[in-house]
Parts: sequence; C-alpha cells; structure tokens
Amino acid sequence: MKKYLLLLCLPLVMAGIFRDDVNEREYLKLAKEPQFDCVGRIVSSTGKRGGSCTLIKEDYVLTAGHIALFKDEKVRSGETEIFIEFNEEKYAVAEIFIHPYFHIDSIRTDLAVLRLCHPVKGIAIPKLNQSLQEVGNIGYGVGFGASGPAKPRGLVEFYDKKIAGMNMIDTLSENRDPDTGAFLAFWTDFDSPHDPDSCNIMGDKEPLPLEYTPTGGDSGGGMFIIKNDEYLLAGVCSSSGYDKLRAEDRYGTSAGWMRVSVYYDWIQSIINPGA
Ligand SMILES: [Ca+2]
Repeated sequence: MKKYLLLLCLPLVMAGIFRDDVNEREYLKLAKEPQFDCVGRIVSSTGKRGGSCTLIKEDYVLTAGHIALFKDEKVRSGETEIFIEFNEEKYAVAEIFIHPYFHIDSIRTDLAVLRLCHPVKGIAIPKLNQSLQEVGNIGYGVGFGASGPAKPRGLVEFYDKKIAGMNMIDTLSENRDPDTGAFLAFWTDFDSPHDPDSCNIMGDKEPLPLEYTPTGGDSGGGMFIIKNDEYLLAGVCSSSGYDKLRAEDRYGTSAGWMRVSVYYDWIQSIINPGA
C-alpha cells in the first residue's frame, strides 16, 4: 500500500461507508449486537467528537495513537478534558499511554491505551487476538465516524451513528515493527457491488453482504474476527488510502488497521503490569 492518510485528515465528502444497494439499517443493526457494546466514542468536554475506541479492561480502552496525541496535547494545555462514551454514559480519562514508536508523520505504530477514572460495568470485554494469521478472515469493523452510502458521493456526514460493517482482511502492510520485524498493520478494501473489476484494490473483488469502509471519526475503532464462535479484537482503525479517484462513488477505498496480535505484549504491559 503506497499511500497512507490519516482518516481524520480525509475530507468527509470523500469517503463512503456502506454499500448503496444495502439498507443502512442492516449496518446499524449489526452495530447494536452486544459483542460490539465494547466499542465506545471519544468526546471532549466541549462536546467535540474525536474518534472511537474499544474497551479492553474495565478501566482501559485501546485507540489510535493519532487520536490520543491530539487529545493529549489539549488535555495537557488545559484546553479540554476527554471522556469515553459507552451507551451514552461518559467516563473521564485519567491517563494516556501512546506507543513510544508512534510518530504522527509516518503513522507507525498508531496505537494508544487510555486509562479511565472509573471502571465500566456491564459491558463484555473482548479477548485480544494473538494469532498472526489475520489475513483471510472476515473482519467486523465498528465505529462512530461519519456515515452514508458510497453512492452518490456527498452523502457522508456525521450523524452520531454507530455503524458496523464487514471487510475481508486482504493483506499486511509494508511497514514492520522495529523490534519484532512483524508487519504492523493489515489492510482491507471497499469492493463495489456494481463494478468489482475496476474497483478492486487487493484480494477478492466481490463485496461481502455488509461490505463497508471506515471514515473520519472511525479512527481508533475496533475490527473483530471470529475464532471458535467468539469475537476477538484484531485491529485498531488507523489510516486510509486510495489509488483511484472515482467521480461517481466512494468504492475502491482501502483502510489500514493496527494489528492487536503484534502489540499484544505492549498492551498487556500497560493494562496488566507485572503479570
Ligand atoms: Ca478487494
């Protein structure tokens, strides 16, 4: 994948999210399934939306480094406080841990863990995927970003909706973790039901029944895979790229997800220190 762009930097009108030939309610319905209650929204004390995250322990969430960096600066300057919202309940953030290799210019190791002031009760916490065999699995992405159909262009806006969709995990990134040598992200693409041959960026050209792609505000949200009938958190929404500028729709967009498997030990070192 040659082009990397922060999702928050993408103009919202340039990114579709769900298939235009499938009713939006199917995506909203999927997002309401209880295994996805663990995906929350990041909001500031000024009410500004700022990305998505996943509950990984009662008092910790996992998100993207570029989301946390921006928030960390605002928090340190006293400009704002940040909260995580689950089922419309807000939890204040006590501490921010950005991965030490994260750098905003290269989007390497785009991960952060946030510690909450109070535990979140009543929400099932997903197991973290530890298998490096993500490619070939169907991923279920969940987030609070802008939403709308891929066609016609221009309908994607912030509607305060939680959307979940499906993508085949097609390939790994070219970038490697400097310590382990592991490829640090996996990629998905948004295949078109109308024009699969010219839209396909990688992997299979056929879209899944609830094919989608994340967009602005989805950064930090989770991608889940199913193993032994259980949803595991496998990816963190990080970046987006496109090799084709299509005039009529937003198919052909790709998305990069940080691999939870590669950073499992780093995550554990924060949420279970000394374990
Ligand atoms: Ca494809």
